[in-house]
This record gives sequence, structure tokens and C-alpha cells, in this order.
Amino acid sequence: MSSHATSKTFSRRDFVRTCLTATAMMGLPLRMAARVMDAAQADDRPPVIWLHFQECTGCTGSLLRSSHPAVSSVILDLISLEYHETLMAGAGLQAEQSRHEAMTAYRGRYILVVEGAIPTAGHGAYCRIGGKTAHELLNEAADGASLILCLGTCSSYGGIQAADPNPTGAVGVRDLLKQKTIVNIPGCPPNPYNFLSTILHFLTFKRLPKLDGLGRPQFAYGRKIHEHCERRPHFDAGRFAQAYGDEGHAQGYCLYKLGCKGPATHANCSVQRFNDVGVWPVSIGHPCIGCTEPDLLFRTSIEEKVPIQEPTPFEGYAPAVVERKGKGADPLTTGLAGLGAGLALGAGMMMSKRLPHATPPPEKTIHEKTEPA
Ligand code: FSX
Ligand code: SF4
Ligand code: F3S
Repeated sequence: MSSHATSKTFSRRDFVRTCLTATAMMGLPLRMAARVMDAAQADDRPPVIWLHFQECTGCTGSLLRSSHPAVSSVILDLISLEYHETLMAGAGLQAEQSRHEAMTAYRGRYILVVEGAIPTAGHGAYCRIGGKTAHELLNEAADGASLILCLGTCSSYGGIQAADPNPTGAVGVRDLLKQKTIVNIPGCPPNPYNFLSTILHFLTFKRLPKLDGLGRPQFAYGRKIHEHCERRPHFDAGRFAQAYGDEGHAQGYCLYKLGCKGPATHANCSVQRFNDVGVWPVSIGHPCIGCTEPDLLFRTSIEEKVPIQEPTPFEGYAPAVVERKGKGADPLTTGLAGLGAGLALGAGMMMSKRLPHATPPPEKTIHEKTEPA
């Protein structure tokens, strides 16, 4: 199956813009963009086998429905898609045959992309394709792969299928392939740019980007969304929506008290937004539900608050003394103390949006200890 069917649906300008965005996302100097673009246009496109297990197919859906600047077209032009159950025309034996042929022809060279969790209960009875269990199919395909990429929270950690009581025994790929290096691109669904940038990094430098302890590329998941949230000045100033539709909600105040998991969620949603028009959950008034975190998504209720401990103001500003009683801090108290910091951080955030990331950003821009629930 060739990806060329979808190619040439984007302009040169879109291509350059997409590569520049990916370069900046990776934290690379913009002068590296030419090298990234060269890698994106190289003739030896890596073969890709793309498997689907327990999931809603939203990961593929959100990737393909991105229209401007044609990130999906760039991705599909970047790789040689040999097998993808959602996109391929073939079915049944024909599809099985094409998967076998691809695994044989490109053994040791192909990238394996996995979407969806793998059920382990009932001897894998809950997800069988072509007479084989998801686990068997995963093992077969992983054996000859040069790189395994898990797209979405389901394949990364089990996702919604693994929510209590997890009747199918669903797990993520990393729970089954413990000896392999696996790159996780979590999110339900993940941002297509995080996927694109990871592949571009691999093609440009012939090695993986730096990963965190959960196998996530640090350039995309190295910071908490709370650090660059546009509602952060409200958090620091102690202005919170108390209920959906109240005055604070209408004013765009911080959603922490509605259960926003942003202070404990590692992702770049607040910077690299979604849907071509630059929205993300928090910008449209919904608390972050921590969809990139294995311990948050579908494991905590939406209204449950993540603990925030010892928040301190932005490090570039005069110290503020926060009086706290007992363990943990009331965000209202700390927010008032951080008013000045919040305003300044907001200004800093706006500046950071205007300036390209010419160098990798610092590890943290605020000093804050947070712990997932
Ligand atoms: Fe899961 Fe993706 Fe959420 Fe859906 O493939 S991460 S349920 S958006 O489709 O796996
Ligand atoms: Fe934004 Fe949520 Fe943090 Fe509030 S708690 S600043 S809404 S990420
Ligand atoms: Fe997910 Fe939270 Fe981003 S719910 S999409 S990590 S804002």
C-alpha cells in the first residue's frame, strides 16, 4: 500500500511551515530546519506497519483530519505505509497476506506503529484478528521492527480499556514487550505534531529523541501543561472558576477547582495546540483530564483535584512568602501570593509565543513540586 495516494495535497509553503514547527517543537535551533527538511524529502522512506487493537481509532482519525498545514499529508509522504487496517482497501486474507509480505520484505527495517491496548484476559479472546490474538500479532510484528512507536494512551498504557475493573485485562505495549525500546506518544488522542516530530527526529538523526521514564519524547512531554497555560495568570492570582458556566468560567479563570489536572500532566498541549485553529481542552473551558498520564486518565474523576505542594513563584521574580498551614497549599492562598509572578509569567508566555525557540527551552520555568494523585 503506498502513501503516495495522499501526497501532493499540500503546498511547498505548508511543507516548510510544518517542518519549521516540528523543528521548533524538537527544541532544535531553526538553522537545523534545512536538515530536517532534507530528511523529510529523502527517497528512502521507512516502511511502516501500523496495527490497531483495542481503541476508538481516534488517534488515526485526529491525525488524518488535520488539514492545515497538512501535517497528515507530510506524515504520509514521509513514510511508506505498507499496512494500516483503517486506511487500506484490502480486507480478510488479502490484508493478512499484505501484512506478512511487508514483515518479510522489510524485516529489521520497518517502523511498527501500534494503536490500542492489548487484552490479556481470557487468553486474548477479547481482540482477535485473522484468528490470532492481539498479543500474538504484536509479538510477530515487533520481532522484525527497527522502532516501535505507540500512538495514543491506549497502546502506551492501556487507556480507557484498562480502566477499573478492566475486564479484558488490557495493558499497554510496554507491559508486554519489556525488553524492547518503545517510544510512547500518549494522548487521547495525541497531538499529530508529536508523532510527526518524533519520526522526523528519527529520520534526521538516525536515533531516538531523549525519552522520559515513561518512554515519552522529552521535547513534547518534558513539561507540565500548567507551565504555559494561558489561564496560569489566573491561577497565580487566585481567580478560579467554581462551577461550569459561572462568572469565573465565563471570564476564562483557572479551571483547577473544576478538577484540571494540568499541574500534574506532562504534555505540550498549551503550546502546540490542536485542530489547526489552535484550541486545546483548557482553552475551550474544559479541565485537562491528564490524558497523557498513566495514573490520571480514567483513573481519577474529572472533578478530583491533583495535589499541589509548595508552589513558588516564577524564579525570575522577587521571592514571595507564602504562609501555609498543614500539608499542601490552598491554591487561593498561594495564588494571591503569586499575583505579581502570574502577571509576569503571562507576559513571558506571550513573549515565548512570539519568539521562535532558537535553543532548547530550560528544563523548568517555574519552581513547583506537584504530585499526581
Ligand atoms: Fe485510545 Fe487511539 Fe484515545 Fe481513541 O488509537 S488514546 S481511545 S483517541 O483511538 O487509542
Ligand atoms: Fe491552566 Fe489548569 Fe493550570 Fe489552571 S490548573 S492554570 S486551567 S493548566
Ligand atoms: Fe489531554 Fe490535558 Fe492535553 S486532557 S489533550 S493532556 S490538555
